[in-house]
Amino acid sequence: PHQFIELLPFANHLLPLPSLQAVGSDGVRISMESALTARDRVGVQDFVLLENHTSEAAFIENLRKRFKENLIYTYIGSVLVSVNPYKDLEIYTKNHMERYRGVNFYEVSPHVYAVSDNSYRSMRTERKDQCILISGESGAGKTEASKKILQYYAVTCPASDQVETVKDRLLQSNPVLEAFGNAKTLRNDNSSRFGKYMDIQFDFKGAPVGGHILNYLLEKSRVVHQNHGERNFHIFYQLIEGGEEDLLRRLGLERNPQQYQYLVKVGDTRASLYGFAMWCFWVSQGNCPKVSSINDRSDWKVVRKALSVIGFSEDEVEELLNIIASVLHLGNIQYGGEDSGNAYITTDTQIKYLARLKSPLNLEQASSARDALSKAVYGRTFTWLVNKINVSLTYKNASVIGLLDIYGFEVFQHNSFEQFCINYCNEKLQQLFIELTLKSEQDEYEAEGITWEPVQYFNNKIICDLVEEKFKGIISILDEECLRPGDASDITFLEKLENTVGGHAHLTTHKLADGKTRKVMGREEFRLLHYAGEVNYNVNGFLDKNNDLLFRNLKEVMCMSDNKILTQCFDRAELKDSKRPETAATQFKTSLAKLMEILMSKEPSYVRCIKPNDAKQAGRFDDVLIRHQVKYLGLMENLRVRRAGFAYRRHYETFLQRYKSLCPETWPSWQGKLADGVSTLVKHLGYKPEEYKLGRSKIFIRFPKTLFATEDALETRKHSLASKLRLIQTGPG
Ligand code: AOV
Ligand code: MG
Repeated sequence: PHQFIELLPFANHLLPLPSLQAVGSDGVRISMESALTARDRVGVQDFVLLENHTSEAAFIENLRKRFKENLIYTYIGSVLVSVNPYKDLEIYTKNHMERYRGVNFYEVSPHVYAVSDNSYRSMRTERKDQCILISGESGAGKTEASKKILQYYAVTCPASDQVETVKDRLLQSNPVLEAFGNAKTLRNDNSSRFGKYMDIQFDFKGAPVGGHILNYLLEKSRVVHQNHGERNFHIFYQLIEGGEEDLLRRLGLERNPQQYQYLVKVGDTRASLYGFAMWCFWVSQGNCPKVSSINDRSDWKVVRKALSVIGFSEDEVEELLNIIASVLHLGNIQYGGEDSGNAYITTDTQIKYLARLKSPLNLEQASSARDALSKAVYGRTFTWLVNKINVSLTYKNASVIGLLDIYGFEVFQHNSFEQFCINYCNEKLQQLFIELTLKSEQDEYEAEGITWEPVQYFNNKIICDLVEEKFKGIISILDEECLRPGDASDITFLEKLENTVGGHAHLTTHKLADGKTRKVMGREEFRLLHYAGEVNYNVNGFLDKNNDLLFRNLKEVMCMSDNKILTQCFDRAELKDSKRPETAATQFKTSLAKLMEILMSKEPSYVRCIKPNDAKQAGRFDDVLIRHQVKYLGLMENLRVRRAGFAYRRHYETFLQRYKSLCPETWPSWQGKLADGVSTLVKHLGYKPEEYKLGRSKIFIRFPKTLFATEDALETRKHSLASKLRLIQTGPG
């Protein structure tokens, strides 16, 4: 008895009866024998088919087998698991797209196109809005997956009159937003530093006619500071490397990233004086303008073209780039200290490009005011850019498929407020996954009138609550310190955390319950035990970043700018408004709550991305790393839920159609009710009562082996039919 090649009826590779041939993953027909051998080599395409489904080792082994064969996609029921190949695979051609179009989920090998197509068809036939949620840690392949999905729709969906422009604009929004919102980090050379939710809208004919993008909390601190080995946002390097000579001249830029403090901290003349301290500062800045996987010059061309496809005029592009250049100039302003202690500007070559900073500030205050301005200018320009793209996509009220691609869970040596927000966002998404996968499973059993037993799983709600609960959550405590006048500081925030939630199972600080201190943790750190692992956050800068304040006179200067984009970003109304703006964390929390509502109102599909190694290398399958992800993504629980109830479910019609030849009463066709036909068929096949249940519209089969036996029977029958056929054709003797 053998396991079946990939999934059978529910499954790909084999053409429907009466063909005797299998189709390989490349779409080429292969013989049944080679199909069966292939199955041993490439593993099963749906984890529910694993014989030992509770074994994590078997799970990982199956992933590995497939990964080695460049089969990066595998299902758990309808959830797609994707392992980043870190190399270009020939599986995204137009041919591949065509192969997935309108085909049943299980009839073709697993692919992100299958998920795309399935959502599309559900939207069309059930008239229900869909969303595709892509999750996984930094570098796992979320953004790539979301781009493949968008491309699939752009290529396979029918066209309408203005549809080409909309399709193009949808596609071209990606390079633009990536240029301004992605950067090289230690985890990913093209890491999304903002969260993105995109609605793709379809008209009644199923043609994409519009779209809308929601962006979430850009990591704008990157504009003024990057960790060693990381870079600022791509656009800065693209402009400097790719920008035409006269453009750079107009912007007063030199073609050398080393010239700009925000891009690379060049050896400071004072370095010799300050010695070690300055060296520390030097290594703390990115210092990494060239990255082998990135071609800034050709990316520049792509972005310029994309901007014009989206509908930016030449003037607008120039104004946009003017802002980018200003930020670089701003970063180069150096201060000296007067005897009075006030800072004065020492760089006069740059200043002509900038509005003067006049208030009496000390050196540190002046630098941080400068940086706050750079961050505000860049952050608001990014939001302006998203709005501008949205206007060009002309949002209409239609059926939608939403695509969620956020920044993945990340841990660095040094984690700050940004990582805290990013990882909190990932907690929320995991929470949604837990609720929806379990809930939808339960719903289906309920709808079909089947009883089942719930599976135990880790619910990360406890961590979400720890972060976001009113009054005693971390964000509330942080806000409280931000609003408290007097001696509030990052350290008093940490103390308050200790006093309020110090005993929480998912939070620790260096203080132990018995008053002693924990040596392994810094005094400025708190540790969160996230669903995806432990992260130590350094509280340094938490208050400032959460307050996210900008001096009033700097805002005034910005409002007076004759750059049209800046005047849209800095509205005079803001100056009159004396109300304190919401803190960054609270704004983020509110926007995430809204996002969850949006997602809950739609029918979800999931892509769970896995990162195979930390070296960003092709072909390397790091067991420890992968096991960890399989664990925290809850994939084993996901599989258990899928199997605890019933491994397979199929509409009566589909089931009967496939197996009717195995029973004289249902062959060649069954005249009565479908449910009765299935009942007759399975009784004839000898299914035991505990092996299956008949729901309202579907048959539920508990164990894969029941189905394998049936598939074996089908196989035998096909073979015997074929030999009879051969006998007839060739004649006896
Ligand atoms: P992420 O979106 O999940 O990380 P990306 O989608 O940016 O990760 O993937 C990281 C890199 O892995 C890409 O730049 C590609 O080089 C490679 N890659 C990913 N998926 C594929 C694929 N299907 N085929 C070939 N190469 C791939 V982050 O944005 O950091 O959380 O914040
Ligand atoms: Mg990404």
